[in-house]
Amino acid sequence: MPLPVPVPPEGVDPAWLPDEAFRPIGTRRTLVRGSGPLVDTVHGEVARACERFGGRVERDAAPGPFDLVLELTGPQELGDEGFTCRREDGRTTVGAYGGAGLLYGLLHVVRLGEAAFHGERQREYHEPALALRMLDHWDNVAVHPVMGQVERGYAGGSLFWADGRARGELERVRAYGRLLAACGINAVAVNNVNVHETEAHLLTDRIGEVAAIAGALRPYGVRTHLSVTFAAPVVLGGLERADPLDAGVREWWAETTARVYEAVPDFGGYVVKADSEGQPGPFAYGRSHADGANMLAAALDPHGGTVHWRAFVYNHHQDWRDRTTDRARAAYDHFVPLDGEFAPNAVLQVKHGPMDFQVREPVSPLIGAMPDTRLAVELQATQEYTGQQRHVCWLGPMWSEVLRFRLEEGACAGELARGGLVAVSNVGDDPFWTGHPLAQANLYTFGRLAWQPDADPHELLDEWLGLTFAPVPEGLCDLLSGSWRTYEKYTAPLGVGFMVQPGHHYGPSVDGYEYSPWGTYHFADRDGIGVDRSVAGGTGYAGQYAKPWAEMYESPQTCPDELLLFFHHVPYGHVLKSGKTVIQHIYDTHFEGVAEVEEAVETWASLAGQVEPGRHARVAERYAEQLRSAREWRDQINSYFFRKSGVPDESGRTIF
Ligand code: GCV
Repeated sequence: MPLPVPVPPEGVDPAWLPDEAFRPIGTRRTLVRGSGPLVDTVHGEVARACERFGGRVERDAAPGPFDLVLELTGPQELGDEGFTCRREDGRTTVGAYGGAGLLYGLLHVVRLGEAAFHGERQREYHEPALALRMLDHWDNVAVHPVMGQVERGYAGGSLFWADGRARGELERVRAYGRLLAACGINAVAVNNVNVHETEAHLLTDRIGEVAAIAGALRPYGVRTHLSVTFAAPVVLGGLERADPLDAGVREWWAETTARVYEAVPDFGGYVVKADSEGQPGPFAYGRSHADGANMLAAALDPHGGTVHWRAFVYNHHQDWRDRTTDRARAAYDHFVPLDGEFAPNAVLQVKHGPMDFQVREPVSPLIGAMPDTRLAVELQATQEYTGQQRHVCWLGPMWSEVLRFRLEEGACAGELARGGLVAVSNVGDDPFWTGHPLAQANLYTFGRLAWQPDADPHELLDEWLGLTFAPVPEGLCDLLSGSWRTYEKYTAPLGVGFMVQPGHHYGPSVDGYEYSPWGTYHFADRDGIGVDRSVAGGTGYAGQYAKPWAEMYESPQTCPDELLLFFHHVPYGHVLKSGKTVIQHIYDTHFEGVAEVEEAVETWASLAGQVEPGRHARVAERYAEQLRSAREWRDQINSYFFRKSGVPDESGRTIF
């Protein structure tokens, strides 16, 4: 039986799956062969396209005059998610070993559009480079008094939760699973890693709500994961301790996990933030993070589940006067000594940079330093520090730089992420899914990069544009392709990071975190700026890298300009490789960044009439705010450094 295609509620943007994208399939004759739930999904997709555009679909019929054949065949080596695609004698054939592979094959044909049905095509093999391609939702079940429904969420409420419980209506979640499959994402963690009291209960007495969400995501090959609190045996089980080596605690987790699998047989596993920003963890019992993770891995192992253990462990009560403590060092210092101690089904989930999703950070050295541990790399699609979905900031190029960065000889971050690629979701119940309609490009690019980490992000952007906007208006691609660098230009300079308003992290405040306990400082004074992380005279962080990076980052002469202030404290007159002084670079980039936003605003205005009116209006409104905010950034940063340094702008522009 074909499975009905989910229809999101009236007014919800079709994103990268507009009906039109199915026209080339829907006008033709298709044969679907094979059985299983995901094959029913494939059948449903083709049936719906045919209903709309007049084509025909048959299931398990004898071969005949079909234009497209989607069939479950071997080879087994393709795994559950791989597929082949070829075209000969006027017929396009997709073959897969598993139902998920067939679904991905169909969606590949959707991406190809008309091109899938012309000429000849040699058999191509497609399989994901990474088995786990996951979104972590930082969604709260009950609205949190400070963080709201979605922590760091800029797209309205949660897709899963409202008013303290699961949303009863799941059609939108089904439609979400469909969008995720169409960019290759196959796992979702449905609640915040900061697990508050209400959310803790999802693991036990409220697992039925999780099961309902899992049921809605399953038809599109998306498995459900849950964030759990390390203190669950105490909070939920009434035990006195949560010591990971205590037999009673281990038994509690084993029994609880068995019940989770009764409710959700294909449950993916747990995500854990422990000993981090106030969350409980194994340190309270004098145990290591390997002890903690392995206890949960043991509970999940009989059921085929995985624990994602986050490496975001640092001291958030630091004394700003103490320059020897360096938050950037923390994850490496905590976890490298544990390499080789984690169970095979424990994945250490590492943020891509050593600090916290800034617009520019070096790649975390931890990713290259744990050869005997399964690692996942964590990105942030939600734009906490990159404009909060009020600014256009397409992160594809940044993520691609991270994934292609060779940390150790021969291996880049995308290959070292054997435990998968994860992103913090940027989605909510907003009609455009991501608040800013152009922020959908981040979600799409993330999924496709997780499938193929060495893909050219600009090709992925073209793919997204082609599906979402066809025909793509002239100038639109340029608005996105350079937007990350534009954002970098008018915010914190040369890799120094932060300078945001404390708490909500939107807008400039140069000293907002300078005298705080969070470990995020720039150390600007009248003579210079930056953090000395060299081995010779600083915190030693540069020494956490293998060659050649350790040497390159060690000296201000060889350190790349864009990371100079992350690694070094230099005078304002220090001359960059670009030939400019640091202070002149700050002034120039801030003026340039704003000019680029002004130009983008005009380009967008000129696209009215070529973009669906609702979408155009929403983006125009966001651009107005981006421009206001970019000017504020420019003026605060330039004025701050002019006042500190006393050095005038060579071009004599207005600085306050
Ligand atoms: C979920 C940053 C964010 C927090 C977030 C944390 C994390 O500190 O500001 O909101 O908490 O990262 O990744 O756990």
